[in-house]
Amino acid sequence: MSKLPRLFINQHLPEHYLNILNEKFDCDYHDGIQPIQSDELLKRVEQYNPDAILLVGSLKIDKQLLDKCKSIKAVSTISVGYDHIDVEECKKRNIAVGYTPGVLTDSVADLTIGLLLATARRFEEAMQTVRNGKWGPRDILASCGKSVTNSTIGIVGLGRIGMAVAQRLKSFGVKKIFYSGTHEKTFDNETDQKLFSYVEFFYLLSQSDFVIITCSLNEKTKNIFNSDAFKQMKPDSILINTSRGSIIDQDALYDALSSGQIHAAGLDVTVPEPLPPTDKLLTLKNCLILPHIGSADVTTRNKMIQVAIDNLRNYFENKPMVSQINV
Ligand code: 8YV
Repeated sequence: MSKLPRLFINQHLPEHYLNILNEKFDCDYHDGIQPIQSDELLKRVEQYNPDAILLVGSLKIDKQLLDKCKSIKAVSTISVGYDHIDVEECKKRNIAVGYTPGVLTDSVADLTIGLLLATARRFEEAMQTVRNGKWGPRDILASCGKSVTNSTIGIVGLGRIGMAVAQRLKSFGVKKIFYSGTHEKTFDNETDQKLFSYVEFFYLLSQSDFVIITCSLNEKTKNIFNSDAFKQMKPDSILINTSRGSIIDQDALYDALSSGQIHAAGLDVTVPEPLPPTDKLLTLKNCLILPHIGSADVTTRNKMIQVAIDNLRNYFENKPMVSQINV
């Protein structure tokens, strides 16, 4: 009988998937919901010497970890983002890296629209008044938010997810969609050609009522939302981030939100994650924070897990991964 490839899984996975994996791999997994701590992880992979790692969450795959995995050939992450993986280092070592683009696009786009509306219409504050018994007679303009209809939108990173957000926003009758990013897109109809404009980042910030971050995190996008960026934004603008926390300098965001430089923010991603309950952003009424649930609907998460498993299975059957990162 041939030996099965050794697979390390860094966090708990539903039983059903472990059974599937156990048929093809000799699995060792950290059996807990809490992420494994870095010292324990290094010890564990060194002892186990996996041929592959399946990543749940955003465990860092860096040089230090790879040095401990002398036999590793493949890494598969259950995510579209891969900023937690040193892909250049993997390439040097001929390690294939699989990820899960596409299957989560709609889910993240849906959540982005939900977060945008919840922030614009102040859902969190309104819900608190119901819970606290403060729902009562009030000024006709109290609890009012900002309208999305007829607004100007700025999308930072018009990739798969950014475009899916834009498509949804069209049905809100938005006036204009400015976008910035690596390159200008072509549109196959006149309506979209008129609606979308590729512009400089600072121009986008200065014109938009809602600024939505859907770009990936890399050296170029890290902290691009800093104090200089916030200075460009309109005082009544709203910032939405469903990408990665590190794209925003959170101290600068706190200053911008508390001084009225910008109106509000809705974040599905933060630094760190989980965000400590004592974080100063949580003291602000105009900052709505979700616990990174962009892709968290049951159908989508199941598809993501399946793609990540198929990436590994294919690799060890000498077939192309379903989605492999090419650098
Ligand atoms: C997931 C994500 O929450 O795909 C990504 O890049 O950030 C999210 O979809 C996360 O990776 C789940 O493990």
